This record gives sequence, C-alpha cells and structure tokens, in this order.
Amino acid sequence: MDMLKEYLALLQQFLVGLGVPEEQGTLAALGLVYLLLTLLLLLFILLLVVRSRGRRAVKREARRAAAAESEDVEAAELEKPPVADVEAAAEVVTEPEPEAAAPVAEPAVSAEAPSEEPPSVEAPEPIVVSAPEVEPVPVSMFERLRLGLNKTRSSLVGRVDALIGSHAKLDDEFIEELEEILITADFGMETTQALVADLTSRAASHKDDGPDALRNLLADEIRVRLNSGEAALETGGQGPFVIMVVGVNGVGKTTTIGKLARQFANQGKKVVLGAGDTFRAAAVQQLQIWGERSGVDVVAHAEGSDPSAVAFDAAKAAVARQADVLIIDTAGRLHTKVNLMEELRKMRRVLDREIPGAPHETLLVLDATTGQNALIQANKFQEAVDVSGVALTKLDGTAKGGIVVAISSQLQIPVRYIGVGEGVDDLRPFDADEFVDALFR
Ligand SMILES: Nc1nc2c(ncn2[C@@H]2O[C@H](COP(=O)(O)OP(=O)(O)OP(=O)(O)O)[C@@H](O)[C@H]2O)c(=O)[nH]1
Ligand SMILES: [Mg+2]
Repeated sequence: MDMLKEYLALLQQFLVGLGVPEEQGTLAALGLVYLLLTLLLLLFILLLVVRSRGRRAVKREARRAAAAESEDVEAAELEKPPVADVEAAAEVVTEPEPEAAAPVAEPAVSAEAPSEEPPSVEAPEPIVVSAPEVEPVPVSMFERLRLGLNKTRSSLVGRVDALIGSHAKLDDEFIEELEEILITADFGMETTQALVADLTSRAASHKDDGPDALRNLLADEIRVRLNSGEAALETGGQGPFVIMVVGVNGVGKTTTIGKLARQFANQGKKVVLGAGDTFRAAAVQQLQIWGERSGVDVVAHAEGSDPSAVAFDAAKAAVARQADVLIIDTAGRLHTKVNLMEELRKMRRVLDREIPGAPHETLLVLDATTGQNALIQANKFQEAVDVSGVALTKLDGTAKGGIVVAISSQLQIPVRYIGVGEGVDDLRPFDADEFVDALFR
C-alpha cells in the first residue's frame, strides 16, 4: 500500500512537472492510472477475441481437410461448385493437401483429447479428427458413384423424365427437346444427333410400349456408346508396368496418380512414383505426400530440373526395386521455352530405353467440368504422345456428365477411370453398365 502511495506521489510530481496545477496533481495521477488500467483491460479482451477467432478458423479448416480425406462425405463434397477454371483449380489443390494428411494420420491424438483446445493457432492437431461432423457413414461403392453423379442425374435424367412424362408420343417437338437436353449435358452435337437418330428408329417398333420403354431405350443407347469406350487397365506382365500420366494444368493428374498408387498398393502391388512435374516444388511435395500416405516410394529431383532425368531415375529405381507399377507424373505446362509435347516425347524415349516398351500406358487426364474442351485436349495429346487411355475426373462437379458419352463415342481411346470425388475410392475403373445404372436406376 505504501509503495502504491509512493508511486502515486511520484506520478503526481511528474504531472506537476509537466504543468498540471499542484492542487489537481493527485486527481490527475489517479485519472492517468485509471486510464492505463482501462487500456490494458481492452487490450486483454482484444487478444482473447483474436485467439478464439483463430481457433475457430483452424477448426473449420481442419474439418474441411478431414472431410475431403474422409471416405464418406460425398454428400458434402457434391455441394461444392464445379472447378471450372483449370488454372485456379491447380492453385487451390496443392497447398491444402499437406494439412489434410496430418490430421488423418493421427487419429489417436485426437481421440485422447477430444475437448482440449489447442494452446495456439500454430498447434491445431489435437482438435482435428475429433470433429463430430466427419463421423464415417458406410456407403457402398455403387452409392458413392450415384452420389458422385447426382448433378448429372438430376439435370439429364430428371429433365428426360419430365419430357417423357409430358409427351405422349415421340414427335418432332419431343426430339427437339431431347436434343437440347443432351447437348446441354455435353453429349456434343455429333453424338447427340447420332444417338437421337438411332433412338427414333428403334422407338418406331416400340410405339405402343409406353413411356418406360422410351426411357429404357435411351438408357440403352447411352450404354451402347459407353461400352465402346470401356476397357480396364491391365497392369500385369513382366517387369514394371509403366504408366505415364499426361494432361493440361489442373485437371487432376497428380491426385489421380495418388489415388491409383493407393489402390495398387492395396492390391499388394509394389509401386514407384516418378515426380516428373518439376515445374513447381509444390507439385513434387504433393506427390510425396501421396507416396507417404500409401507407403509408396517417390523418385524426385529438385524443382526446375529436367523431367527426363526424373523419368530415367524413376525407371532405374522401379527395375532395381522390382516394382510392379511405375507411375510418372508430368507437368501440365512448362515455364521454359521447351514445348510441352516435345518434353513428353523425350520422357517417353528415356522410359523406353530403360524399360523396353514403356510407357505401357499413356493415361490422359481430362477434367469433366471443361466440357467439350476436353475433346480438343484429347486430340492434341493424341497427336503428340499416342494416348492409350483416359481418366475423366471431377464428374461430381458437373451436371454435364454426358461428356463421358461424347468421349467414348468420338475418341478412339478407352476411358479407363472416372473420378467422382476427392476420396481415394472416388477414382473408379470405368464400367459402362454401372455408369448407366447409377444415372437411370
Ligand atoms: N471434386 C473432384 N475433385 C478432383 C477430382 N480429381 C481431382 N480433383 C481435384 O482437382 C484439383 C487439381 O488436381 P491436381 O491433381 O493437382 O491436378 P494436376 O493436373 O496435377 O495439376 P498440375 O500439377 O497443376 O498440372 C485438386 O483439388 C483435386 O483434389 C475429382 O474426381 N473430383
Ligand atoms: Mg500435378
């Protein structure tokens, strides 16, 4: 108490020294102390608010990352807007992935401390997987596919059903509207016209069979076209089966490789990945994270190094480690003056020299949300690097799933895989019957 009085007297003297009248010195000193204490209190409250906001942001981010990784959150994912801008998509992807890996890899930590708040924004792990929202719900593979195709089903099949329901017969007006529905769903002009022509001629002999028959005929016409584009990828044979993954920027190459690596590893295959996209350091990291998750070796060089050198080392490593499958990632664009296609051709030559016949599969990744543009990309890559299969990603992000039918019937390249979400199991070997069932059943 005495000390307080002493400090107050000192402050009073100081204020008097500054020109405050002596009789008001005590009052001024008390006022100043009061002001300082109020400021300190306000500062403290501000700190608390900022901290709690930071925590909430971390929780939200963690839940989002865990949801993307979760095997069972398709419904939530389906609500996301389509990734229309390919460039933008690439920027979004690569960074969140590392965060997504950490929480899922440490379920024990979160289970032990479900209600504990992290001490600071820098240490979010303890709250990550304990979020109740990502409680896994068992969903069958077929149901996942159905969920992934929700947008296309409600737009394409929903509109077809409405059309059939409102038209008693297959007249000109019906055909016109059906054509419009198919074109809107990205079947493309060529496929739409051929399909409608075949449907009309078949429907002539089913005139009296009612609306269900028409619906079945349409499903069948789609199935026929999809069947011509279906051929599973067989990775067996002597030595490493080499898959080179190509495609423009942001279509989902690296993610597809990660999912494939996990699926092959789960089948007991030894997998090696080659980080041939040396354009960005983040691209190499992204692949390394997938490799870590699946216990798969990744051969990588520094950012900016020659992708063919990576292909060379990866091929050597795959042979030395007696791998069953080697998957090579590639850049979607190049920052140097080197032509992308020329670069890819060079990588192919290197692979062939090390493993005769390699690459055994040149898998072109196409983004379903880019619509008819995917066909143009396919033609360009086909001319340059002899594409042998297609993986069509992001079907969950578009109502225009008819692009699968366009690709299957217009390209001479089989569709190997389709992507209907961001989870590992959302990359599925393409099955025409299953696809049509998921849409029409
Ligand atoms: N919704 C959804 N997203 C997907 C699918 N496949 C890939 N993606 C997302 O697409 C984004 C781009 O994927 P990447 O694998 O980085 O694409 P990339 O072709 O390697 O891109 P670059 O390396 O920049 O050329 C990521 O956010 C992926 O999670 C899919 O089937 N559905
Ligand atoms: Mg990539």
